[in-house]
Amino acid sequence: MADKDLDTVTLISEKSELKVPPLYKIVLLNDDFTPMDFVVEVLKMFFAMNEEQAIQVMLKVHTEGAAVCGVYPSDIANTKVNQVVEFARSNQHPLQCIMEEN
Ligand code: TYC
Repeated sequence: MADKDLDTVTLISEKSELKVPPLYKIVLLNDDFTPMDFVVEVLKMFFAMNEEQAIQVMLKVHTEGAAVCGVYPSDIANTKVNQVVEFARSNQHPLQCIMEEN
């Protein structure tokens, strides 16, 4: 029994410590062609905003050129960017959406 205890070694290396996964900001970019009401719909559909929040963020993009519409881990951020761009293209709008490491 004592021998068994001595044989038990717990290895904890610095590398095995859990790290917080990196987060990414999703940034919506302004353009001169995408209708304002379409952008508001996108913000409600893909970023769970209510009408008031969506209008505020859309107007920030419109007046300042860009705005953050959410912060997510990489897989979710990637999926959302692709969904937004695909939805915009399928409605013939040039809306652009990018992700940036936080
Ligand atoms: N600038 C656009 C217009 O005047 C509206 C717009 C807002 C477009 C936000 C894109 O991400 C955007 N119709």
